[in-house]
Amino acid sequence: MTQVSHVRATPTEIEFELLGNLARARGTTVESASAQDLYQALALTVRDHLIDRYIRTTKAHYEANPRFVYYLSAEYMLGRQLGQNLLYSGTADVARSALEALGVDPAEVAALDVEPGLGNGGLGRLAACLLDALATSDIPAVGYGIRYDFGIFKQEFRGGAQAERPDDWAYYGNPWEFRAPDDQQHIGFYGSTEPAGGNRAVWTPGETVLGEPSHMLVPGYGTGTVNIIRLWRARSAPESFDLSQFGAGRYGEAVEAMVRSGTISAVLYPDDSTELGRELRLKQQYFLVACSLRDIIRRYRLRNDGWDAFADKVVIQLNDTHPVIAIPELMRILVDEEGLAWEQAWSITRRVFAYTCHTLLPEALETWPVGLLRRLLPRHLEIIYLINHVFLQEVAALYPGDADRLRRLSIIEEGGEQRVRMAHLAVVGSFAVNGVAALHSRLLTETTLRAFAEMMPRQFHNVTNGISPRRFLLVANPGLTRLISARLGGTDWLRDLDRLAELEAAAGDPDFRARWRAVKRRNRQDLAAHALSEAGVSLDPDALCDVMIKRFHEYKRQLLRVLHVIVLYHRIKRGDLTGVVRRSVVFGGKAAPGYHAAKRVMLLANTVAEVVNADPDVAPYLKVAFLPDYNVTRAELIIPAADLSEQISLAGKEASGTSNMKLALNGALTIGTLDGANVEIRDRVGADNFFLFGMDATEAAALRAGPYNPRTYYELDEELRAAIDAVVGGPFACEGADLLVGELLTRDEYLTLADFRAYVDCQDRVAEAWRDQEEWTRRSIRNVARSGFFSSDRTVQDYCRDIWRVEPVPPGRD
Ligand code: 7GP
Repeated sequence: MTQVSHVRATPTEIEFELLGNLARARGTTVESASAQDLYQALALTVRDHLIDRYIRTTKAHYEANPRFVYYLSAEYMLGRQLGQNLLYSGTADVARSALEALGVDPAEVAALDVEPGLGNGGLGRLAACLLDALATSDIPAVGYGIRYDFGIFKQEFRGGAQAERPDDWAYYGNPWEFRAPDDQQHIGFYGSTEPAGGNRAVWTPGETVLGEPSHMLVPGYGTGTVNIIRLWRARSAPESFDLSQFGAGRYGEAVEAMVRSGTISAVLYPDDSTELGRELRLKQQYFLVACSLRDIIRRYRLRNDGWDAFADKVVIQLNDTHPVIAIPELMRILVDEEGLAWEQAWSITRRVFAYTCHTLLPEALETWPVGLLRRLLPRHLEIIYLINHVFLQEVAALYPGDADRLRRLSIIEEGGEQRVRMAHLAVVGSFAVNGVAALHSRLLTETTLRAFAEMMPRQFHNVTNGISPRRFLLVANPGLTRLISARLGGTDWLRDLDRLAELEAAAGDPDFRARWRAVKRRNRQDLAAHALSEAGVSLDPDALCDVMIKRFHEYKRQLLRVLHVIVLYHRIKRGDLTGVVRRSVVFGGKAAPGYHAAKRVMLLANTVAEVVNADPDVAPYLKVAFLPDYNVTRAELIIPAADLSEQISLAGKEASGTSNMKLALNGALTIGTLDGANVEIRDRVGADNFFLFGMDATEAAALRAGPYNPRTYYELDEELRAAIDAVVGGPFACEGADLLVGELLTRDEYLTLADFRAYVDCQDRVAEAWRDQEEWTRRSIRNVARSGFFSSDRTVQDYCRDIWRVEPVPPGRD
């Protein structure tokens, strides 16, 4: 990989460029500029420092005509761009000096950088970490997505309950993006089809929408590569403005069609892990896919003719089922528009797509009603039927007389209303399928996709997730990054995270340990300042910082965390300090707006926080801070401060998790179940550095399968009973608490009560360990030293080797 020496500009040059951008792009001077003017001008200045590298990258790609990775994802959580781009372009220090020389406070300007929240959670942030690693590894790649006008909602708490506010993230303009209206695409919906001989048909759409792309730069770290992410925004064709209605004074009717087109990219569905089944969502999916495929073909044709080389030059990674409609869309293009024979088109298609599954929850596997598809995408439904027909013939030949297997494998779900199973379509139309952690990939082949894994075992892979060490160490935790760099000699380890192993010996160095602790304390102070201003909670910077950050979902069991807090509260109140150390319990996370059960847990968490924080007997030991509006920016503040990472999902439910990796790499020890990537984290950091509790996936499944009576746990465990009683009629009573407890005592879908005692006892061991600060620090350092595997660079290497078979194309040096 090419090493790049970045720093060429001096503060004076940056100052000059900044003033130039202020004048040209904002029409103002530093004396009269608003903070927003200064921010926009600074962003443009920084962006300019990546442009040469981007142009050099595109030239290198053009010359090499390499195989490209195209990452198709309905969601990206990119995080703020300014801090990252300053660091990646090597202009961070000079820009700071330049701003100061102009009398401008860099922090005030940086605060205006808005994070594009174009995703919900894990899968969207993973996409961003992979793009970062792809660029850093010099892999030719483009990320395709939707440029939602409104991203994931902003979360507020009103009376402890989640309230959602719209996120108009680009209200003041997004200086990081380049619009490219000349690459716009026309996308059809609805309408009818006519047979056109053989397997061909002509689709005449009933409605056409324009897709206009813009792109943002995705720089690699320490290399010349700058890739892009291309985001589509829906617009109406100019003729859809109905001038005659307007003339007649019917203004609403005049713009109706225009508004309808724009709706497609207006909002991100704020849901994860549940199926939404709404027409607009399917429209978004097809819009993303149709625009992106046309763009991929356009790019392919810049250097290639015909279709023979297509599958050698293009690999398309489907980020979960959201973009899976790409499979029939490519078939439609090849068969109907390009005139290829069905078999040839299918052979190309099956060599182009690969599919990543991000869940184990059956309710998260998308299915679409056949009736909806017939209306919205009539030709695609025909193609799906034909794909299924050919596939089921293969199945029947392999398993003669096995009607049950045909039913289980079919792309079409029968019984009642027919539905298209998008995960099945994905497996049938791809050459590779992968899960996102070793356990997840195994469970996929044993449960969710078992019949497929039996039929085509070689198609199934595991690629364990990873996270960007640049985003979550360099950008988020400069203190720890400096300390590690001082020890390892330079920052090269940020591109080669296995080198963290060299820290192992540092755990034995008392001076290094003291410095490590000082960094963590500093980070806890920063977090405390935030908690005070955003949640009104004052945290003790010396207390154990105990963090649970992730979407609110029942299977993740935030409720278990809350129950433990109540146990601690009760113990402190009665003067029993077993398992009590000074502790800051930090929560962050959003719930899908319609997910009432998760919202009840949230309200309870806030209610508990309020009571605990206000109690003078308890406050010296325990504080609870539910920090509102968790997003990438907040993650960058919380994670560096954490000492304990809560990964307590019911085993067998969390596909991988990635906050577990982010927290581990920032020196937090994990308390967790053997779920998702926790298993691999524990294997690597060692059992000493992982507080393990609870059932494993097999035990959990067995308990679930038999008669399970959660009430027995309630009756037999005094602390549990006291905790639950305090929720129903006691100090923690809040709206919906009765429903919450009712479900817990009768069904307890996620076996919270069964794991309760093991969890509480394990937390007692955590407290014991925390009392010995020297030993805790040793563990924290070793934990980081052994977590290099969880870099998204390694994840990308795995994909490149096992699935994509792509090679790096390093552009020339600066
Ligand atoms: C998440 C998984 O829940 C999480 O375990 C994993 O770490 C992450 O993907 C990245 O692989 N899934 C989603 O975000 C999601 O929306 C619905 O899944 C299919």
